[in-house]
Amino acid sequence: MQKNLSIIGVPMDLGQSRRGVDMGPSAIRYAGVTERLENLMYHITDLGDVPVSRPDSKDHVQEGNLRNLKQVSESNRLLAEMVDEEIRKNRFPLVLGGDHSIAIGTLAGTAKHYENLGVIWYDAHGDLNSGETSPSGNIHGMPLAVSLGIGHEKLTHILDYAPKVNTENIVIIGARSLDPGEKELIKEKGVTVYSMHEVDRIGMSQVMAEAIDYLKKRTDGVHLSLDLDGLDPEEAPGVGTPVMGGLSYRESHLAMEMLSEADLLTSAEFVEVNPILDDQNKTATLTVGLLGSLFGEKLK
Ligand code: 5AB
Ligand code: MN
Ligand code: MN
Ligand code: MN
Repeated sequence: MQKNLSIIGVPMDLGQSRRGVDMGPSAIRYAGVTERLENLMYHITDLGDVPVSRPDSKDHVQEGNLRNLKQVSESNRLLAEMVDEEIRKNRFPLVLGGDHSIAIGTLAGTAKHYENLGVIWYDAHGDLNSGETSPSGNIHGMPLAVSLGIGHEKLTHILDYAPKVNTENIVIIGARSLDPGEKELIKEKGVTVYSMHEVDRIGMSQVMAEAIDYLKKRTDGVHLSLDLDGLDPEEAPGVGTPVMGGLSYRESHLAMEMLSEADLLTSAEFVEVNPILDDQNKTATLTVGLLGSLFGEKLK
């Protein structure tokens, strides 16, 4: 893994309806992310936070079924430009959220550097909605569809190209709450999904071995987008859209350890940490632990 690492915080909470997730980057920093990775001999530059407008600002309007479209689009463009620049400088972008709508910007900045970017989407949800299929109008339920070029142009065309990712290069892990429109899209496009059913049946070790093998063969870079609600709410209570029956603490560490061993990732983001809903910063602390495993901490 690239040893020069840039941390970018995105205090975004406009992609969903519960306040507090904008404090995610602070909570993860407070839990010691920089020190943890410096101990693993990474050179860390913390670039601070991407500007996000306040939720109470007067020009927040819903366009169609897309809450805060203008603001979400603007912050994601700024994020995309920052990520793009860090990759140009040969630095590994580590993006801290913030709600999952920020994956739109991370992927926009990342994907232009690869012919065939792979994406691991670690999440209870598919985030494959569009304005037409979304039951909520919340853009944090749409970023993966957006990266496939599905959705409003203000989201799909950030940095003026689309799609960002090819369907075949996506692997979803941990899914257990998919909306009807998302299920249709998955069938129609043939997206690879290891739902909780597959994790239960074949185990995380096999899931990750298959996912890594698959992506290694067909991609020239891989982005990890980890939504903390992929984990069970017992382990990660500080998330806005918890779903029972999730991935365990050990399964998640194993997944990170296997990714570290495979030396496959070229960018990563950790999202949806909401300290207001958390229990003593447990979810941010868990996030930093997962980052430790992802970046090479060994148990012995
Ligand atoms: B998250 C839901 N599918 O679209 C929707 O946390 C939930 O980034 C989306 O995965 C959850 O509103 C988005 C019902
Ligand atoms: Mn989710
Ligand atoms: Mn998500
Ligand atoms: Mn969520």
